Amino acid sequence: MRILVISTNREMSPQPVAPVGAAWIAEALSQAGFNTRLLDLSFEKDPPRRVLNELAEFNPEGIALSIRNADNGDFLAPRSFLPDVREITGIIKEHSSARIIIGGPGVSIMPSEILDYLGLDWACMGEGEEAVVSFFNAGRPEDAAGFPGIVSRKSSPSGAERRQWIRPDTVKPRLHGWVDVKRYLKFEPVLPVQGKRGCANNCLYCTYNRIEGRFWRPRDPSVVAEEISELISRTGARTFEFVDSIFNQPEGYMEALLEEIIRRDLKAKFHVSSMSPKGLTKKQVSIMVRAGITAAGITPEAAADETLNSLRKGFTESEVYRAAELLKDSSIKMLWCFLMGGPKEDAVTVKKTLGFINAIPPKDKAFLTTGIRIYPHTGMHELALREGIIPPSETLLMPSFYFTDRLSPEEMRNLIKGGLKDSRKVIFLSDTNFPSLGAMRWIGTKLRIPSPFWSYANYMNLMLSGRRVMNREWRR
Ligand code: B12
Ligand code: SF4
Repeated sequence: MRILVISTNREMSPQPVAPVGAAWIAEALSQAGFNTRLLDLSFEKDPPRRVLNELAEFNPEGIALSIRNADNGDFLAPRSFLPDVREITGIIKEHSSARIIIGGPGVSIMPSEILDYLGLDWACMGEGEEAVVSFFNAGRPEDAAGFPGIVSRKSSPSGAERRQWIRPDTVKPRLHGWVDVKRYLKFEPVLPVQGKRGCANNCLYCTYNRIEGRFWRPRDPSVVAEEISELISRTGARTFEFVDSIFNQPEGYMEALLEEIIRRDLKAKFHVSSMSPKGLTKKQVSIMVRAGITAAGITPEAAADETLNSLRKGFTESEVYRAAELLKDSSIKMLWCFLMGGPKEDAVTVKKTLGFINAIPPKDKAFLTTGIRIYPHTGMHELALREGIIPPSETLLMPSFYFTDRLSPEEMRNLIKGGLKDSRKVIFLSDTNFPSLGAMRWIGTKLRIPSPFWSYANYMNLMLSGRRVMNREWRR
């Protein structure tokens, strides 16, 4: 059976990201004996035409659409990606009779809503390696309906909540086998690697439990190290980013993985998408440095107890400061990420967080998101309903945001603008949308400027100066 996997993501902000999830699906299908192709629409100039050509040439009997992002989650400049996906699915429905399933992070968050919007029947919630194989192996799609993770438009997605999460080591993604990684490497020479799946925390606004499950499921460190080693020899990449939900939890796994990397002497550098201040130790920081971690995102989201509590972060302001103390003299460049405008955020809590940002060392930067995307099935959704911010009929398919009722967005902007001692070290989510940043990334890579590129935010901010979101009015 011929299966076409299509990665629909074309977002370039803050950077293009190689579709490792779609590659994982393609590899699983191929290993199960399907004749599989992966079409990555990321850099395509005319995606509808490319899809039409692929349908004519390959004539797939099955199509697996990977939808990474439903929208950009940006309160100040919201954009949904779903209309573009609908254009693609419209073409497929018109020109092909292939059996279709959709999956990916965006779909896992709201499968039924996206199926409705696209007018399709089958989706996968969560990881798809086994689900997708069962779906295409089934005599009729209906026969796969009871399989863990499979959601049909007609049935309630709660059935899929019963899914058993798989061992994430059953298939290796082999990104280089499916994706033209060189194109991504031109924008920043870093490739994604996933060490584990899941998160056992329960933050108010978070969707990760729904995408990856509610408990930690580490991959075998030697399998991950093997994957990195293969990527080095096949692609020449020398820097890898761990895209785990929280890299330094659960205690012990990060250490085991990094020990394995050190033991193999992989001669690579590493970045981390996200780590937590919670439970961070001196020993952990030391092993991170020894293993070659040069940059990491850290996601306290606030440096004020009232906000941390209302976001259910599970750690305190003093733990945020303690982590900062441990990291300040290390060689790791940190990107401190904050979500401003959550429940109970007011002028006092904003000032506390700004006080923290003002004290970060010059090697570090801060990333500010203002307004929090309300996702279905989260604590934030329940709160927004209780507070009457959204009506019960709101599907949340299109971007919808929580913003504290204790401040207006414009008051928030004035507090931030007036409270930052040096705004050049701060990246605002909306400022990552400037198209010229892509060209800068490309030039930076050509000149072999060491990544991560966010560490040059001060130059970017100088260049953008008056055009920065901080210098424009913020409206609800
Ligand atoms: C790491 C990460 C980043 C890093 C990426 C670094 C890198 N080098 O790749 C950074 C910080 C750059 C980033 C940026 C953004 N991100 Co991000 N990111 C993530 C994160 C934590 C992990 C993604 C990942 O790589 N997972 C590992 C891969 C292997 O898993 P996967 O893609 O989910 O694939 C599995 C399943 O989904 C499934 N599957 C996938 N496709 C298919 C297809 C079929 C048919 C089937 C059956 C199954 C299936 O099987 C796969 C294997 O198990 C997720 C949250 C999460 N836990 O998923 C958010 C997430 C994907 N990001 C999100 C968003 C919004 C963004 C941004 C748009 C934010 C912004 N405005 O800047 C940008 C977009 C960047 C881009 N160009 O697309 C949202 C998407 C939801 C939404 N709102 O639509 C998420 C879910 C976070 C959230 N807010 O909930 N991100
Ligand atoms: S720690 Fe991070 S990934 Fe885990 S629930 Fe909280 S926000 Fe989500």
